[in-house]
Amino acid sequence: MKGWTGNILRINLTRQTFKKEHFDEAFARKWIGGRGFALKILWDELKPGVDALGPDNKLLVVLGPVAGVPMPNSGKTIVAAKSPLTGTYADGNIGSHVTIQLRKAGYDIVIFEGKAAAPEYVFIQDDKVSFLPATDLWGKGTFETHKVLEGKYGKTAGILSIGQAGENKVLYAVVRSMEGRAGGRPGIGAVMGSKNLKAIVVKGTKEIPMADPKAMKERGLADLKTVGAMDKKSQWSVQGTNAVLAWCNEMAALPVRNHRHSQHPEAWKLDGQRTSEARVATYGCPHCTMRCGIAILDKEGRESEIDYENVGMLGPNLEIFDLKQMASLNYMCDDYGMDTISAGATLSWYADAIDQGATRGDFKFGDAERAKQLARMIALREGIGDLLAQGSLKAARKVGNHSEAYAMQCKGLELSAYNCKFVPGQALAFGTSAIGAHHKEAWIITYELKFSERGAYGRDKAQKVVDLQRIRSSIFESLPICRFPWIELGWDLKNYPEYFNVATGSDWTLDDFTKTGDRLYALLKAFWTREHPDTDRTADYPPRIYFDPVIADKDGIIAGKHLELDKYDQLLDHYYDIRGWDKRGVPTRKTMNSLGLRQEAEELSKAAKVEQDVVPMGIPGV
Ligand code: PTT
Ligand code: SF4
Repeated sequence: MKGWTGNILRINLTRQTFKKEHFDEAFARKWIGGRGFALKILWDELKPGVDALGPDNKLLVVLGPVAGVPMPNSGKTIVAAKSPLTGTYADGNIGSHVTIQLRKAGYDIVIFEGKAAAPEYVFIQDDKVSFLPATDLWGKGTFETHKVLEGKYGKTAGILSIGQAGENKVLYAVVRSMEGRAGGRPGIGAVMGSKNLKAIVVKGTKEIPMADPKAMKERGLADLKTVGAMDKKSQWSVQGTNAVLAWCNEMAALPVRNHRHSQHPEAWKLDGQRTSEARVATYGCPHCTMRCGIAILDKEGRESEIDYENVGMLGPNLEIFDLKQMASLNYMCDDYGMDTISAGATLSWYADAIDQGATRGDFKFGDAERAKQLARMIALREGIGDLLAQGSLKAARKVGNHSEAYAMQCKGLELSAYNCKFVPGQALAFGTSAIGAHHKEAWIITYELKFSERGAYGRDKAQKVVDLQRIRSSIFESLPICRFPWIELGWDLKNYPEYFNVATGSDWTLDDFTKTGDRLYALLKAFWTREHPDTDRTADYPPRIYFDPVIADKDGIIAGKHLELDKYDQLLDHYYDIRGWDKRGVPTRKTMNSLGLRQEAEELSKAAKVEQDVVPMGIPGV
C-alpha cells in the first residue's frame, strides 16, 4: 500500500498497554483517511448509546494520505469521538505538528481506549509509547501546559492538550495545539478529560510513505510558492478570516444579541481592519504559507489569537464591542480550552433567557466583566457555570419557559457566527450538518447572498449544500487538509485529487471524492439515527426562533423578514430527494446499499429498529 502507513496504534489507558494493528488497502480506499477512518471505526467499535464521557467511548487522532506531505496547508489533524454535546459522531480539524510527527512515527490512526487511573499524558515516539504522570499539569491552562511540554520535547514536537474545561468535562471543551489552534468543537476536549488524558506528545523519525516522493517534493515546493504568491496578491491573510465580519454586518447576517438582531452600528470596532491594525503577532499551521492566525493584545496585555468565529460570537453576539475585552474572553476560552462559538452562544442564550424572564440572573448583554467571570465559572463548573457548561440546548431544557426556542443550536451544537434568520440556504446547511451546526460542512452564505435570490427556497440551494458537504467531507476532512487555499484564494479543487494520486499512486478524479462524500454523509446520518432512534426531520431544522416573526429586524435591509416553516420544509424535501433519504431524513436502505453500506444498513435497522423506506421520497413536479 502506498500513501498510507497502514498502521493503527491502539492505546489502552486503563491498562497502560498499546499494540500496533494494520488496515488494508480496501479499507483505505473506501474511507480515505481523517473523518472517513474515524467515522467507520467509531461506527464499528462503539456500542450504540455508549456514555460519551465514560471509559467505553474512544478518542481518535487520525491522519490521511496527504497529511504532513510537503504540499500547501497539509498540517491538519483530525480528532474524533462520540460527542457528549450532540450524542453523535463528532470531529475537529486542528493545525498541529502532530500531523507530521505522527506520520513520521509510522501511524495514520491512534485510538485511545479506557481511562487512566490518574491524570497522565502519553508520549508516542516511533514504536515506543510512554504513559507519564500529569499531576503537575492537571489544573493548568493550555498555554502553560504547552509551554512545559514544548520545553521538554522541543519546538517541533507534536503536542495536543486540554485545559481546565476539558478536565471538568465542559461539554464543548476543545483540544488545543500550538500557539493558537483549537479543534473538536462538540466536546472532544471533554472526552479527553474524561479519560484523565491531559496531553498527547508525538515524535517520529521515519519517512512519510508516498508512491512518488520525488514528484511530491517538486510539485509541493512549487505549489507552496504559488499559493504564497496568490495569498500575497489577494491580501487575504492581512485580515484573515475576520475580513468577513464587515460583510456579514453589511448583509444583515451577523449574530447580534443572540441573533435577535443582524446588524449593529458599532460592529466596525471589531472588524478585520481593526484586528489587523491591532496585530502583534502572526501564527500558522505547519506547511502553510498563508498563516492566518492574527494575534492581538487583550485587556490584560496577553496575546490572543482571533478568527472571525471567535470575534463574532464573543463580540456582537454578546453586544461586546470593546476589542480588548472581546480578546480577553477569547484568550480565556483558549487557555481553559473551550469552544469560543459554543461558549459565546451559551452565554448569549443565558443573557437572553434572563431578558425574556425565563430565568433569573445578573448577566446582561454588553457586560464584558461579568462575561469573563462566567467564562471562568463555566471552565471550573462553579455555580451557574455548571449549568452553562452543558451548552445552550441542555441548559434551556433545564430552565424551560420556552427558552429552547432561542437556544441557537442544531442537534445540540451551537451555530457558527452567521445569522440565518433570512438566509434559508445557510440555515439548511446548519440544519443538515450531521455533526451539528458547524459552518465547516457547507458554507453557502456567500453564494446565497451574492449569486442567488435571498429568501428563495429553490432546489439550487439544496443542491449547493449537498455539493459542499460532499467536497468538504471527503477532501478536506478526510485527506485531511486545510480548505483555505481553495475557498479563500481559488486554488483549483482539481489539485487535491492530483496530490492524492501522487501520494497513493491512484487515478482518482473529483467524482471519486464526490461518491465517497455521499457515503460519509449517509453513514454520519445513520450514526445520528442509531443514537437517536426516534429522530425525525425536525432534527434537521434550524433554531425555532428563526421561524417566529418576533425575530424579524425592525429596520435595516431585512426588516420584517424571517424564515418560513412550510418553505423550509420544501427545501428540506429537495435536500432529502437529492440525497436519497426518506421523509424523516434517514438514508434509505437502497441508498446505503448503492454507496457500499449494505452491512451498515443492516446494523442500523437492527440497532435503531428503523424500518428504512425503500423508495426515496420524490417531489412531484421537480
Ligand atoms: C473550528 C472552529 C473555528 S472555524 C473557529 S474560528 W474559523 C473557532 N476557533 C477557536 C479558537 O481559535 N479557540 C477556541 N478556544 N475555540 C475555537 N472555536 C472555533 O472552532 C482553524 C482554521 C479556521 S479558523 C477555519 S474557519 C478553517 N477550518 C477548517 C476546517 O474546519 N476544515 C478544514 N479542512 N480546514 C479548515 N481550515 C481553517 O482552519 P473545529 P485550527 Mg479548528 C483559536 O477545529 O472543531 O472544526 O472548530 O482548527 O487549526 O484552529 O484552524 O473562522
Ligand atoms: Fe492553518 Fe490558516 Fe494556514 Fe489554514 S490558512 S493551514 S488554518 S494557518
